[in-house]
Amino acid sequence: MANRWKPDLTERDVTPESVYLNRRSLLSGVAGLGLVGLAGPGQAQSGDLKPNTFEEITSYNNFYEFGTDKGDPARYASRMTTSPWTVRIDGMVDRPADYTFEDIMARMTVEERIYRLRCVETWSMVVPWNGFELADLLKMAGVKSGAKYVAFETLLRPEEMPGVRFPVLDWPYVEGLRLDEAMHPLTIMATGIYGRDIPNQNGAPLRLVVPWKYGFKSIKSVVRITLTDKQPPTSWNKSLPREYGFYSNVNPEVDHPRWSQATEKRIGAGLFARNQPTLMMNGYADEVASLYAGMDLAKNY
Ligand SMILES: Nc1nc2c(c(=O)[nH]1)N[C@H]1C(S)=C(S)[C@@H](COP(=O)(O)O)O[C@H]1N2
Ligand SMILES: [Mo]
Repeated sequence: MANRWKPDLTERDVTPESVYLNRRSLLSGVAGLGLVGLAGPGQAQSGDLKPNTFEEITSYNNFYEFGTDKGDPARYASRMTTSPWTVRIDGMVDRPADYTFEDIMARMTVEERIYRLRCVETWSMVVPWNGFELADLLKMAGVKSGAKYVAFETLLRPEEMPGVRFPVLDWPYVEGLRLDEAMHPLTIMATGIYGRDIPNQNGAPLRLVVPWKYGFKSIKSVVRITLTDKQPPTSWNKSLPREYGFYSNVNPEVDHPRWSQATEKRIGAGLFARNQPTLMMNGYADEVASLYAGMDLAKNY
């Protein structure tokens, strides 16, 4: 598959997944830190950053605009038109505009980040994303002083999205971060998986990834990013405020009102595998816990 953000193919574009993974394990001693980047300390803690297969990552999805079954996004999301694509960046920015996907990619540096993804439903995966830091995109637009939050919105196109007929959520899907969370170097906009363009079911052509938060914060197929001084509404909080807060940091000590969050099932681990312990902030506490210093995490769930 072509690499959308560069005119020429990189070696990885034509490397089969198995070879790619072998090479990764060879490299991990030398260049590994650079490749895994800021996920490094988390990796040492859990010893488990073995990526899921491309097949697993692209066939077991949550993208309710295409239906609520885990297979629905893979079944229906190919209908979504992702080119042309623009992202409106507005609100408290110096250069509000509709930025084309190509404009953005020409100005961003894409790197690989291998991150754990922990869904609030208690399953998890490890995904080798390609993407750029959200901070760089926000700097491109110029964040005005006084901005405190970032609001995100997903495409809403009923003729291409069979799931939005159902009032499961109040469409379009919206999410939000505090500005310091958005500017944190772990926070990326993903545009690829395994060096290929990100598939539609995973949120093409660009989706947020905030690895220390439950998966629902990582909003897909983003068409609008708004800088604001007020905490923005978020889809799951609007729908079930007692169950889903604004912060939604992965926390094994704060249970969901209807189930425990202490352990998780790694997709692909097999029927014999035991559930594994969930890590504080999904294994990224060393990097991000300071963002929440002095906050009661049970209250600010
Ligand atoms: N627009 C939109 N974004 C979304 C969702 C959704 O339904 N719609 N689901 C979220 C949930 S609950 C999770 S766990 C992740 C899943 O990402 P993945 O399918 O790439 O693993 O996407 C998140 N982003
Ligand atoms: Mo999720």
